[in-house]
Amino acid sequence: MDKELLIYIDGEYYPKSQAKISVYDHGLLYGDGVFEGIRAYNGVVFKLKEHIDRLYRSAHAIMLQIPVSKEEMIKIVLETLRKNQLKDAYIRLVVTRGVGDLGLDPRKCQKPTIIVIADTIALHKSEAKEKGITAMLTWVKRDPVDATTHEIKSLNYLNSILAKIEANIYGVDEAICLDKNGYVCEGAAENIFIVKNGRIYTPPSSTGALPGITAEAVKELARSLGYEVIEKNITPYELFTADEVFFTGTAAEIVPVREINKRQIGDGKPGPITRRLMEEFSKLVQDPKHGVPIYQ
Ligand code: PXG
Repeated sequence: MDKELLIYIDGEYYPKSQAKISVYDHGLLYGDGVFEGIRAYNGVVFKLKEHIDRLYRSAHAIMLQIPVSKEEMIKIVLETLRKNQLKDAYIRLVVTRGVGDLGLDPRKCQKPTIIVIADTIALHKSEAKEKGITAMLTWVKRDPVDATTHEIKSLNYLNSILAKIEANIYGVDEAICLDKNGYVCEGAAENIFIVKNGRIYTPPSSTGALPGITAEAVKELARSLGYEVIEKNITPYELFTADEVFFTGTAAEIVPVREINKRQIGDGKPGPITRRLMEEFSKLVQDPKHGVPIYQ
């Protein structure tokens, strides 16, 4: 049998089969916590500082005081990767409210639980990137900004899971959520972009979408290549009639969308701007200046 992965929990490393937390942890009982999904490429953790910043912003928004500094958290992530001798990895960083009682009052939780899982990455089928994927607008509205907004990357992912279930039921690859005003928000776990007449558009954070780190990198990249990137509300009509549509996310990277609710997007193939961005993005993630090295 392969050597088991080592998982970090609150200062200790446990083999995967023994990495367990209390059933009284409010992360489990109430989804009370925050998390990050991070990727390492060829020995460099892509945008690690940006992910750590977002984790602490999410924690701040839910009044969860993470008991270690950002610098220590970066060291913990890097050490977990080294312990597992990983160079290319998918990292899941989770901070829960910690162990409390059966009531939901967070004041009962004495100390947050910190978990770092560094695993190998299960890559999407390359077919998705070559041909594009199918998607659908779902009845599941994105949690609004005046509720459990996805601007906070919290452990409450039922909203995304319900959307994903709809996509599964209807046999499409991904779900797209609208916000409560009917504007396009994001995929279940990806940000969304459209291309129209050579310009790139993406929904604003007022839709309740997560401020994606891949999305930010793609916006920067697109602008550096001379494309205009505009944040604006996007209607379902604008989505259906876009020249190109693509998703961005840590696991997904950039994925073209070829069909939405059975409407073909553009000519049904990944468009030229999407392809250009995919090509440039695959170079960017390898560039050490966009991340933190694991081994020095
Ligand atoms: N929107 C939501 C709601 C997300 O959860 C993104 C956008 C993309 O953000 P980043 O920062 O990754 O570019 C996410 C990403 C996965 C996975 O395995 C991704 C996320 C959550 C759970 C799993 O792709 N979040």
